Amino acid sequence: MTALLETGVQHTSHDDQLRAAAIRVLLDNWTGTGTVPSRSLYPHQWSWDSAFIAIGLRHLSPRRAQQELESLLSAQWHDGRVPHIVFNPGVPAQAYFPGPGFWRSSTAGRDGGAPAVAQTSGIVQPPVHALAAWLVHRADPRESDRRGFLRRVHGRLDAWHRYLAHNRDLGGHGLVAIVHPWEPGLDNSPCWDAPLRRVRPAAAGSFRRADLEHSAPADRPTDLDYARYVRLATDYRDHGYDDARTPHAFRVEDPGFNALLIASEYALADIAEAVGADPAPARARAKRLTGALLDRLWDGERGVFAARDLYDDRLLPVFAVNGLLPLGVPGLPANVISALVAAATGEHFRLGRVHLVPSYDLAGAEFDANRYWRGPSWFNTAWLIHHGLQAAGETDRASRLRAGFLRDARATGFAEYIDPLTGTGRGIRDFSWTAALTLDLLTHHEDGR
Ligand code: 9WN
Repeated sequence: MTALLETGVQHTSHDDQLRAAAIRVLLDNWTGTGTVPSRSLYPHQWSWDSAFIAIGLRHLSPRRAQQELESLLSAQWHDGRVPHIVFNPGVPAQAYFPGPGFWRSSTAGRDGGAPAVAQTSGIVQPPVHALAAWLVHRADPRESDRRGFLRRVHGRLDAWHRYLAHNRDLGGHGLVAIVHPWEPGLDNSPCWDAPLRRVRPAAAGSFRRADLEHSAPADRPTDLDYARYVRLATDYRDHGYDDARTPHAFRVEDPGFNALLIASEYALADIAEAVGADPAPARARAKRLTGALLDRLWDGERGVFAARDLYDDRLLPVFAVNGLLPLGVPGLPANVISALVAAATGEHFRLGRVHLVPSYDLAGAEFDANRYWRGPSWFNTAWLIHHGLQAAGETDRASRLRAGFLRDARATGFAEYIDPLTGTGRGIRDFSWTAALTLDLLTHHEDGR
């Protein structure tokens, strides 16, 4: 720990001060085995947060980055799912809703092989983990080999991807479906408004939100949205988190989730090769997913990817940041890449003329500069689009986005999200993935990722 603390002091330049501040956030939010997204609002371990956090932590301590991923994966269910939250038993039950008493994973999830001791949620989040594991390994291959890191995580990551391929292809077209708006990580995006309208809300007063004690109501989802989130999670739980048995009132193919899975399948193939296993299955899955992504979710008329509602098999005509995330997917046709860059820079997202990348259409009827995923810009999606732009050869735009990212992270004290029009911080501060990805962008990588 002392060595880590020393890493963060005695710097003078602008970037070094920012690096020291980012390190301070990551040290403060470290619990001993993993990192909380925020000490106040999110006092447990979250799935995709841990992947982004590990990507930053690898520059501070590759060993700690490995631990971050391994502690999350240790709560994996036998069916392969990596839960979206792993609860810290030392945190009071009322600190976060819905907590362990709501999900009841060890009993309700017994058939899915939920851990007997660790308490988790039963839904998932985007599978960024294999990508993170590969990047963590690359940061210090010798330390990684010494600890057998890739050998230990390979089987778990493989099981995770297989769970998604086998249990979550609810449409039968080769893409993964999400069954709750929390699963893509873009909780209250206007993308989910239409499919959510079909969900009967849980009774008002049947649950108590904890989030409003830490964040302004105008920055968070509404009570009605929450009542629907609770209903969906309750139905899933009451069907034993069994994907085949649950009626799933909400079933959507999301381009962001699937694009991140493709990136992680390629990373899993690299990991397989490094441990002497066969990389072909993961590579084949990545290629199949890419074909399905183009067939099912490319909206050629609007020039972006869109989510598809499996209830009526229709594309959801919403401009939202998840529609830009496939930019980094290898092997997209040139016309798709140029249309995506045009969409990012056009009137809906105004890349380069606003702060980072808005989560939702600046010209859309539902745009709200403050409310969570209904307009604000987030740092993890900006980081992903930065890499997408680099992969597309848009190096100038990528470096301007990187510079804006670092400016906004510094100016807002590592905010959870920001107003895209003014850059004002929203939500909570000292948010872990904002700090971790700041650290990552401050560091140069020889492989450009
Ligand atoms: C529900 C932890 C998580 C992020 C999500 C973000 C938010 C939770 C909430 O916080 O979701 O999972 O309580 O609102 O939307 O992307 O992983 O940082």
